[in-house]
Amino acid sequence: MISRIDLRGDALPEGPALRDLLPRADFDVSAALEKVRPICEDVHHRGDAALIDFAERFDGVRLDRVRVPAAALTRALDELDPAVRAALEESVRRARLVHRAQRRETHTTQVVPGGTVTEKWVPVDRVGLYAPGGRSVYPSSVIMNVVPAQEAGVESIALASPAQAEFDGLPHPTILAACALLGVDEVYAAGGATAVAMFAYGTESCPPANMVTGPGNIWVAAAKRYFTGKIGIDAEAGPTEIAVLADATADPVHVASDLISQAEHDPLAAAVLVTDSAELADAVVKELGPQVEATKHIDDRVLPALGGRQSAIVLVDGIDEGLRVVDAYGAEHLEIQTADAAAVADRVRNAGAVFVGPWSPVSLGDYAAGSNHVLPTGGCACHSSGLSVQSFLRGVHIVDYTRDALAEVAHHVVTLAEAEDLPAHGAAVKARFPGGAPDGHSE
Ligand code: HSO
Ligand code: ZN
Repeated sequence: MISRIDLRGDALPEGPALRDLLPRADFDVSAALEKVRPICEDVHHRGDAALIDFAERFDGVRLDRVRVPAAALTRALDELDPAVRAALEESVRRARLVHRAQRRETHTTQVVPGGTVTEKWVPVDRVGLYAPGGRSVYPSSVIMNVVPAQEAGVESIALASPAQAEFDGLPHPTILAACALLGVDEVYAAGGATAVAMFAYGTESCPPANMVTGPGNIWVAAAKRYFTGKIGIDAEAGPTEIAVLADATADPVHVASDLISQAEHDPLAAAVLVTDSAELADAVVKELGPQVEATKHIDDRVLPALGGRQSAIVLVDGIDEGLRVVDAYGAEHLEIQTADAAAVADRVRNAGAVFVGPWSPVSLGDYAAGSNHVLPTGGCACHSSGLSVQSFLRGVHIVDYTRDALAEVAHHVVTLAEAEDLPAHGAAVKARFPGGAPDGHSE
């Protein structure tokens, strides 16, 4: 059901060579890019009419408008199961605690007397958030997008999610309820690449946004790539990944259930166990049998995900080697199920989020730890972070020098400008001191 990669014995290769030995899903965004281009351009030229035609083609429902009426949002919240509402509220409360602590202060550095650089953090004016609606209808992802944007101070927040034929062309009611709960009242029934194009170009009913964030399928990732440079994006999200670094002390029942928990997202989801214990590996395989058998999404997602080339059990000689493997892999989610898990977790460098010890499963983070679940996939954890308040902020440097402070450094500016063959740069400073700078350096 899940393959094994045995890296015991020989020394592990370095860097990319080690990464090449590890499993990963094929997620060819460039190929999808060619397909989304005409879709995005049609939205550009025909606006709402194109969105309505695409909803009919892809979602099987003819809309009279793309903007969700306010009454539909209120109704969705009123009709939400009270237990789901209570769980969403608790999830929001915890996420707010964590994301509020991410806010940034304006900071002024006095570089020299009379010369300061202030870094001011300015929220993006308008963001478009995407919540998928096909196989995955996740109100939790609405929370994970909206809370950091709100805590960053973004004034204009809009959300798009695909039209659902069974709900009269509205997005799924739990998505609408989550929006209402969070006070997001600008919601559109638009899916995949068309939603990204709607936010990037704007249409008659949706003003353009400066940034689009949120998870999605390959078409959403391709559309984000198409608009890179025109609008801001978060990561191009790929299929979900869980890696578990475990030793002989780990409980195979927990490890197996955590691997299955993320495998149930997608047939391309990745579940990777890295362990120095062959006994644990055998016990996990044994556990997977009945647990997989009993799981709901067995045939369409869990079995193809665990059996796919993206999933494996990787055997290593020790936890030090295991750490090298998980760092080379750079998982979206990494669980540490070893003795002294906190100390091991502390040594991890590359992971979207790290879950420490037996009581911090990834599903806790998916819903209610307070952490964000929109995280870098496909090894992007080596260079990128998950969604946070920072994702929606821009740091603007404000440079404020007095005459004396400029005079003091003028000769260095002139020297560097000449070294770069940009004499006009130097001249812009010299023009301010016709008689030469007071310290005598600029002629
Ligand atoms: N594990 C997914 C997020 C999610 N799980 C939403 C449940 N609902 C990617 O981080
Ligand atoms: Zn999940």
